[in-house]
Amino acid sequence: MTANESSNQIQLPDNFVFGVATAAYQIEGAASEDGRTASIWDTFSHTPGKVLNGDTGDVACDHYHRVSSDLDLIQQLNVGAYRFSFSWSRLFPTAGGQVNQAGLDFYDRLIDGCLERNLQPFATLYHWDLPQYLYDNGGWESKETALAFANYAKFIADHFGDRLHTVVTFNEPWCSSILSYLFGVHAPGLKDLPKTLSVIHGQHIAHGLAIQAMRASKSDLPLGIVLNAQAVYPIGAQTNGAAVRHHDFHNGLFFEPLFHGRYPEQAVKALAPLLPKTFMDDLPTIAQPLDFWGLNYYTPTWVTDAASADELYPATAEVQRDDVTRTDIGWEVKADCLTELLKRLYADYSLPPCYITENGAAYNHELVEGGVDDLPRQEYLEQHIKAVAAAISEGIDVKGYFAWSLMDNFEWAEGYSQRFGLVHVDYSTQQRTVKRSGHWYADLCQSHRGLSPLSP
Ligand code: GCO
Repeated sequence: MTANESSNQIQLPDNFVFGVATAAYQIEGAASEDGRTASIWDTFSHTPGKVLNGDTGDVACDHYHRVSSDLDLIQQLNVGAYRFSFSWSRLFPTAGGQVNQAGLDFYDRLIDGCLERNLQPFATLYHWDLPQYLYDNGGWESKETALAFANYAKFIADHFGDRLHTVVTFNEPWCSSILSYLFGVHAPGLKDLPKTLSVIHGQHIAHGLAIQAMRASKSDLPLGIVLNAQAVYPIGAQTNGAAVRHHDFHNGLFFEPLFHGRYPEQAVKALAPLLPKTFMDDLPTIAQPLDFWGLNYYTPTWVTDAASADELYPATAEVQRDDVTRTDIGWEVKADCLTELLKRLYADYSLPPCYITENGAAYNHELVEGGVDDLPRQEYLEQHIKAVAAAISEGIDVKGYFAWSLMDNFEWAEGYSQRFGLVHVDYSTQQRTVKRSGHWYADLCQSHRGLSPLSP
C-alpha cells in the first residue's frame, strides 16, 4: 500500500490540525550563548551519572542557529502547526531582571517564521527547564516561583499573544513532579514524597495564576495545559484495586484539581499529613476554565499491588507484559489504548476539547545510503492516528494531532540514545534527513489538507 492509499483511509474532521512538536532544551543548544543562563536541566545533565553517556543539551540539534532552515523542514512536512516551548532562562536569565533582548529576538524569528510559512504556532511555557536561579530560591515549592511564572506568562501573552495560535502553561506536570521529585529520573533527581506533593501543588498554583494573567492580557488567546494521562490497566482481575489507586494518584492528582477544583478523595485520605497546608484554599485559583487541553500518549501502563504492604499510597507496581511489541526504548505499542483512554477521561472528567499534543515512537534506525527506512515508526503513527479517528467517531472532540518529534533530539535521561524524530539528525554534522515515516506523514498531511484546507 502506498502512503497515500493508506492515509486516505483515515477519516478525520475537516478542520483537523496536523503538526509536529519539539521542546526548547531538547533541540535549541546554544546553552550559554546570547545571555541564556542555566536551567535545572543544564545542572542535571552536567552532573555525572544523571544522563546516559553524560550527554547534555549544550548543542543538541543546534536549532538556535538553524531556526530558519528547520522551519523550512517543518513546512516540507506539509503540517499546519508547530508546537515548541520557550526557554524561560533564555528570556529571563536573572532573578527579577529584564527580558533578554537576544532571547526575544530568537522567539520573534521563530514565531514570525512560522506565520510566514502558514504554520500555526502552538507554544508551551514550561517544558521542564526551570531557571536554576528560581530552583535555588525554593523552586516549585515556593509561591515566589508561581508568581514569577505568572509574570513570565503575562509577558508572553503581551508580547507574542497576537501571533500565537494557542499557549499551554505546563507540559506534563506529572514528569516535572513525580518523575523528577519522587522517582529521581528527571531534574532535579530527588526521591521525596512530601516534596513531590508540594511541587505538584505549586505547579498547579502557577498554572492557575498564569492562566489568569494571560486572560487579563489577551482574552481571546486559546489557553490550555498538556497532560500525559496514563492509560492504566490491572494486570489481572484481582488487581483492580491497584489500577484504581494508580489512576487516582498518577492521573487524579492532576485532572481533579485542574478541571474540578478538588483533589481525589482517596488520595487525600491516604496522603493527608503530607499535603501542603493550604492545598484546599488554593483550589479556586488552580481550577481555571481552559479552552482546550493536550494529551501526550505513548504506551499503556499495567499495574499490580506493590510487593510490600508498607509502601505509601498508591502502593502499586508497574508490570511489563511479555510477548508484546515494543519500541526501542522498551515502551509497549498498543494503539487501541489511546482510544480507550480518551473515552475514559471524557467519561470521568469535564474536559474541554483536546489536541493530541504528542505521540510517537523511539526507533533508532540509522542513515543507510542517504535514507532512513523506519517502517515501524510509520506503522506506529498510522495505528495511533487511526485510534484518534476512532475516538472522534465516538464523539470525542479531538481537534488535532502532533507527532513527537520533528527531529531526533536530546531525550532527557536517555541522552541522544533514543531517536523519536520524523527527521534523522546526524549529531556530528547536524545534517537533517527526512525519514521514511516523515515522507509518509507529509503525504498524509498533504492528502488531508487537499481534502479540507486548515482553518485559519
Ligand atoms: C514527554 C516529553 C517529551 C519527550 C517525549 C518522549 O512526553 O516525555 O514531552 O519531551 O521527549 O515524550 O519521551
